[in-house]
Amino acid sequence: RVRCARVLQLTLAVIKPDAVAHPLILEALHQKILENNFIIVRRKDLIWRRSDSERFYAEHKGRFFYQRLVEFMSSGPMRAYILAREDAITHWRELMGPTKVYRARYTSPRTIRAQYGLTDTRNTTHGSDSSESAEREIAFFFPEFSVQHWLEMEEPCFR
Ligand code: RTP
Ligand code: MG
Repeated sequence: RVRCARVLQLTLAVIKPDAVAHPLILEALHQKILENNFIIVRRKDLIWRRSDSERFYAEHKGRFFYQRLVEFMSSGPMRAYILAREDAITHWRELMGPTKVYRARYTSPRTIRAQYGLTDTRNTTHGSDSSESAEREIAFFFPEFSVQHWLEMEEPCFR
């Protein structure tokens, strides 16, 4: 029987089109993931159709930024990661910083969005905000991924 030293949590992290478009920023963000002791469980480069964007952000339909958000997220390549770590969800969101880039620059200048974000919409990264969203979003980006199978075959210490 395996002895487990750590308790891992899964999250979905996305590098948005503004950051993927810049090779140095993409590389810096990849390094940040590694430096923060995340396990990269899966990784995928993809481009959304407009309909994927609309489906993923359906909860924001009607908000003033919905159209530009949908347009932006289907405007070019993205990179999605399934990440595992202790407190993965909170940790990744802390690294990202506040949604609004100009607020991030004042309140938390060392965060990803403060350092690399362009606007409140083109804000470099996404991260699941709860274990329920992580589950939904992992299935959205990685429909072929089975958490159950991963637990049993690759990561018996996950809880
Ligand atoms: P997220 O969902 O990306 O983790 O960020 P969040 O909860 O902090 O932000 P949310 O309000 O859910 O917004 C989702 C995404 O919509 C874009 N947005 N643009 N004022 C604007 O132009 C604006 N507000 C939000 C951002 O790309 C944000 O991440
Ligand atoms: Mg949100």
